[in-house]
Amino acid sequence: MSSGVAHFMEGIVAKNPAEKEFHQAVHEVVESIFPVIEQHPEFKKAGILERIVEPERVLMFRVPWQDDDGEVHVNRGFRVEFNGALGPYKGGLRFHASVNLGILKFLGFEQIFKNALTTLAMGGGKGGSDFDPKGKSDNEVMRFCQSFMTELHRHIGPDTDVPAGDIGVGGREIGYLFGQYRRLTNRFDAGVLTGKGLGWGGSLIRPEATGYGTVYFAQEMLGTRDESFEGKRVLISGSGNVAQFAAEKVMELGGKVISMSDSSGFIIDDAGMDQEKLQFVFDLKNKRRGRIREYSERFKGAEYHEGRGVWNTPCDVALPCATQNELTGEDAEILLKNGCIAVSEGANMPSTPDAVDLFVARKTLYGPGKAANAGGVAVSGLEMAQNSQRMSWTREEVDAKLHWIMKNIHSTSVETAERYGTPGNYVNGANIAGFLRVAHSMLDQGLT
Ligand code: NDP
Ligand code: 2IT
Repeated sequence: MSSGVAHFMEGIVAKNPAEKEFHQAVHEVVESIFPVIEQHPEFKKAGILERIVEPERVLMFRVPWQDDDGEVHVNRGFRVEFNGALGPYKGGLRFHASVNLGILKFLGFEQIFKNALTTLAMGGGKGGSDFDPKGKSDNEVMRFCQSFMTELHRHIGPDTDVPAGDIGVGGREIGYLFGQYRRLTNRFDAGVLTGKGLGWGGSLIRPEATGYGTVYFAQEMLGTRDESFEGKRVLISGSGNVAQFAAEKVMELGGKVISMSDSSGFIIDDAGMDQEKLQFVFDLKNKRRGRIREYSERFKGAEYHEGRGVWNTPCDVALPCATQNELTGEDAEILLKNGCIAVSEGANMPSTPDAVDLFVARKTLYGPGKAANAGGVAVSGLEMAQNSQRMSWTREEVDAKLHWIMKNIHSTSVETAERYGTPGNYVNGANIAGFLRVAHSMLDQGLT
């Protein structure tokens, strides 16, 4: 670490104690952009770096709700409005027991650069709650969402801040949140949330977008070495929204999906997934809300393993699509030893810093989350555009735009990495390209 970066990070840690994921996310970006700032005295003079690591606004609120037995519970709600230089704050809501301010600040910080890479007009934000949806009835989830929105509604709007889904927030939750927003405001502000149902302002391809986009990004990386998904063995972690549609696209491109996981364990299916197996996962995870273990009970030949270890099986391509820091340096060593050539991150910050260092040092085709999983928020941006037009585009039209955006993020990352003297380093390419767009916009807008 350069002494300048070390000094800067000391300040970040002192000012934001106990926010270790936020420190990690800032460190990775600052490593990439420090040399760029040295070359741009105007950024230094305007304090761009000092301002970009400080959220414009953080909201934190009580969310009281009653369970089906009438017992009262209190969770904590958050919205981090990190940077609005490019457009309304935009980013998902995460409902998971582990949620805290540090995790949402890391996610909001990543979102600034991710959204910039899409080229659309979206600032960066993130929110959520430490509410744990596991084992809750539909009615309990609805009452929680209504209580959460009862506070959040006064802070958001189609031109102000536009939340969407993330871990634990999918179509069901967006529906309940939208209903409550509409009731409180007496407005059908379609553009206030994305990931809506198709009948009431949602966009075709939004559910698929993150997973498809991660695979499109991997396809571009493979293309730089005249490779493709055809016949490749692919490990996928997670079994939620991102993992499911990554699996669908890999299969469509001729790859063989051999794993899925959840927080209890993982399955290895050496024969590879097919349409029937994928439909089973859709139903298991989106309707019955069961555990991935059931896959191995239903399909002969698939093994279930309790706990972690999904990266230990030989593969050509790895797609981490579960959560942060799920792929360690040790996992990265094993993947590379087993011949893995490409890693495309569907999740946000799934690789630990030592894993990232290893991928970069070994010249692995490594697509960091803020580039590789930008397809989700990109189609959220397209959903907002359709809502503004009061029109909806066809599946083909949205998918073509998503594909173009992912190709463009790939080529921009490649060109930027080259221009700044680190060819092949997608981490630097994505961080610098995203940063430059935000930094120039902040300069244009004066001291904000
Ligand atoms: P879902 O809630 O649909 O699925 C999350 C999946 O990850 C589940 O299989 C879940 O298992 C697993 N998981 C969650 N936490 C852990 C954990 N601590 N350890 C192991 N497994 C875990 O969420 P998404 O698919 O939407 O999100 C997955 C990742 O993709 C997240 O990092 C998210 O930030 C990122 N992302 C999502 C986007 C979107 O549009 N949805 C866009 C861009 C990135 P279990 O059911 O056991 O909890
Ligand atoms: O991490 C992410 O980019 C998301 N969860 C999607 C955000 C969005 O606004 O669609």
